Amino acid sequence: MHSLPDIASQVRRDIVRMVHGVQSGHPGGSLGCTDFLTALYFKIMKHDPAFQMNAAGEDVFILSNGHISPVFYSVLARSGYFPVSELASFRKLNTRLQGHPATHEHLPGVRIASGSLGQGMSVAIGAALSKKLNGDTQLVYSLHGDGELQEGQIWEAVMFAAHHKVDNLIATIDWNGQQIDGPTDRVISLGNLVQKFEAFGWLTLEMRGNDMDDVIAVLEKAKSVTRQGKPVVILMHTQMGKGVDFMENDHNWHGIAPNDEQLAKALAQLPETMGDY
Ligand SMILES: Cc1ncc(C[n+]2csc(CCOP(=O)(O)OP(=O)(O)O)c2C)c(N)n1
Ligand SMILES: [Mg+2]
Repeated sequence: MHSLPDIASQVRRDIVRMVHGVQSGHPGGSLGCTDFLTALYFKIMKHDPAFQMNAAGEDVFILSNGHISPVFYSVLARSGYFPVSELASFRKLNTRLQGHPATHEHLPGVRIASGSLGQGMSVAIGAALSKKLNGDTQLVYSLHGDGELQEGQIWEAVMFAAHHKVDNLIATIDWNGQQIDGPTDRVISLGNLVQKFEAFGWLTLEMRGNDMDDVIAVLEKAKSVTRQGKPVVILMHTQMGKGVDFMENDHNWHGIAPNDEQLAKALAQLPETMGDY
């Protein structure tokens, strides 16, 4: 068994290699959310790579910020949902690994099409409600960008979830302070997200999203506070581009690809632990 940090290192290699391979895609948010997604798929969630769309008896993960598909695809492949070699087809014509995940492609592990920001919170809440109706005690997890919170639909859904006591949902916000056009504070400031979610009736936790021990501890804590009548949100502090020094905290790496020289520099910082695809 590989340690979680070892898996995360390989996932980060996959991300930069996939985006470099087609000279397009989104490395920044992917690298920042790698520790979180590694923890979810390799330790926290009950899930089955044999994949059933309805997820009966399984935890569900909804990726709302669909542009960070490289980290999602890598973690799915490395968990056994589809062959790791298929990562090489990322963003190519007719691939199942579209730039933004789509159910139409029937890629195991993908339950919603995402990329049009703002929709995943509503979908996750629907999935959580359906679990309640079905008497299914597993949880729904979701991930959202901080810039994505500028979408009005998010706040409609946030109000709805509190009102309807959707307490089997753990939503996580990638609070990296960056978005496509610059720092969130410069584009549209999000203010104090902890206070905002509390005011909306949610149970809030904060996490150091690039510290694997803290990621595990806070996710375990989040599980323990579900079913108390309130939806749960984790405000996850991350660095865009985490793990590749020249990409860290720089919004310019939101959605551009490294060139050959930059790829070599990046890979030198990320030990190969499970074998490259
Ligand atoms: C509805 C919608 N509007 C605009 C976009 C274009 N877009 C893609 S990513 C992005 C920035 C999102 O910022 P954030 O959620 O913080 O992601 P990060 O840059 O941190 O990865 C925007 C505006 C989109 N995908 N969907
Ligand atoms: Mg962001």
